[in-house]
Amino acid sequence: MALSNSEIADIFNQMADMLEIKGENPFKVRAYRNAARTVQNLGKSLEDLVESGMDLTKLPGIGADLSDAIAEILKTRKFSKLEALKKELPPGLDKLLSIEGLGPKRIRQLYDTFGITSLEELAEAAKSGEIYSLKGFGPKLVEKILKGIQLAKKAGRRFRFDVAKPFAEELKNYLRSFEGVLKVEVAGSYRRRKETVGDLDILVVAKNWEAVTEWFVKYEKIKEVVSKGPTRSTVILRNDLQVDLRSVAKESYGSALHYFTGSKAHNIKIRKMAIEKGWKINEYGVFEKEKRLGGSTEKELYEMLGLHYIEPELREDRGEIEAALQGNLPRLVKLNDIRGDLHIHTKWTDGHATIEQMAEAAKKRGYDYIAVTDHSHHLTVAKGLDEKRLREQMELIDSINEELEGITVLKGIECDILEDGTMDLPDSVLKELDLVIGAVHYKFNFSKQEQTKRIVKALQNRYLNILAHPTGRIIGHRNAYELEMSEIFRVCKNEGVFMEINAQPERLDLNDIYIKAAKEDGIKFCISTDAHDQMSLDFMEYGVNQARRGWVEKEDLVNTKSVEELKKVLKR
Ligand code: DGT
Ligand code: CA
Ligand code: CA
Repeated sequence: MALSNSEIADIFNQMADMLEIKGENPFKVRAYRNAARTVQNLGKSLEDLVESGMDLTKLPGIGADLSDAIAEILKTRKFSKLEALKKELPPGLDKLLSIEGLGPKRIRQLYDTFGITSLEELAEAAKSGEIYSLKGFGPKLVEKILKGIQLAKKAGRRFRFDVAKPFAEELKNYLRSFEGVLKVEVAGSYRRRKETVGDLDILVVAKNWEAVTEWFVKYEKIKEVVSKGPTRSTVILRNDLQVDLRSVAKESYGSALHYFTGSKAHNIKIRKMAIEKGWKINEYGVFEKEKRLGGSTEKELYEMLGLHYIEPELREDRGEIEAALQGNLPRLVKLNDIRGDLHIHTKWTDGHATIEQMAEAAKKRGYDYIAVTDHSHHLTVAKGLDEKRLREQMELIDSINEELEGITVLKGIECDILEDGTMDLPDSVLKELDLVIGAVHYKFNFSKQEQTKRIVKALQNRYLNILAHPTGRIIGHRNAYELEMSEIFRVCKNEGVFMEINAQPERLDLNDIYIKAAKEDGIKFCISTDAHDQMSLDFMEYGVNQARRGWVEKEDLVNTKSVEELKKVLKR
């Protein structure tokens, strides 16, 4: 087994990080980042592509050098250029890059002056005040850094769902391929589709447990075998992700799956219900005294307690058991209910594909429509559009729609919400678009009152349709900005503004808890990928996961509607 695409992408990203810290040519840095993105989003295993003799230079962002690099990495599992760079720079520096406010230049400065190479050393220098002697390090930045250190430490122990996924899926296939393995499932928070997972909990039903254990610990991506027993083993993968494997008997599978899927809070409540009936529920089944009553499937277990089947995403003890008792669980939205993607960037601003390419890629995914929503001009780093360029783009979209078959391209904008709550483009052009997304991209540090006032004002613009990534958080990197959420929900509802569930795996903004609360307040949503290239359209899956965790049904979403219906609801 060779390295997976995401591991190769990791190597390229590390390379880019190291080059940046070294102060190398930004062009070179970008080349590695682009290559990482291509590899990460490929959808097919690079190893297979190379084996089939494909010319990798046909892939976007991969030239001859990078194609050679991939061949080297696949063959040796290492990248000599990265190894050389690592020898040049002290280890740990790249970890500092995850701190908001610290770019490569400042990291270099910290290293050169104080020899700082770790979060601990950084925290120390910040707390002692030593850090202020550096040019450009004022109290605001230092406060940001200290917050960032806390976040990074917390995030270090958990893995984003999309990071864990390739490992979970590959391990599932690896275990399934072993003779005599009847069932394999990844339980735990992974099965509940949480945005981050602490570890993976895998269950197997097999004819020969011991042989499966031996097979499991031979999995290539294991760094360390922590414990190995006939029915339970724990390993650490090369990326430090822990995996627990448990073998269970066929007749206990349902009960074990239920137990190890969790959440703990959900399980505790279920167990209590059983106790009230004079029963006992554990990972082996449902029992009355010593007598086994059932529990070979999850469905049976729920039925015995008088409950409808509860989807894993709901099992957080947030009212799902009460709803299951009363028979009014939500019918959760599914990926194939989604008919279009309403937040997409193109080459016109910071995207990497043309409007036509994005439309084709969306059509391939079975969509009926997309909305092109490039940035507005305040976002200069993204080459945001001013009114003139936006109008040019609108004309182009009209002509593209005349040519295109089977998909409609809607004209939109991701318009910056300025600090006073006004929109970055005049109403005269906003009103001519099919849809307007409003987004906050700066001044994250306003007080709760100021930030709420700013966004409320924007929501009151009669042309605004969708509030993008409403809380601005980046998982493990930036906290949500301070907002009076109930007030935001109230105004969205009154004004008929939809809330975005941004599907970027590091955003997933709104989060599950806010989604559920907003739904209860009568808010409608759209799940959008915010894609900057074709492959990122597949992020929709993560957005759907998050929506399901927030109890969202097909009817709660606008991008499950036909294009005609959608156009109606977009008219405010
Ligand atoms: P994670 O790994 O932190 O993302 O979260 P989980 O939910 O995967 O938790 P984990 O790996 O500690 O345990 C897997 C499942 O096993 C958990 O969701 C519920 C079950 N479980 C673990 N410990 C207990 C416990 O003390 N009581 C009960 N009722 N269930 C437990
Ligand atoms: Ca777990
Ligand atoms: Ca575990």
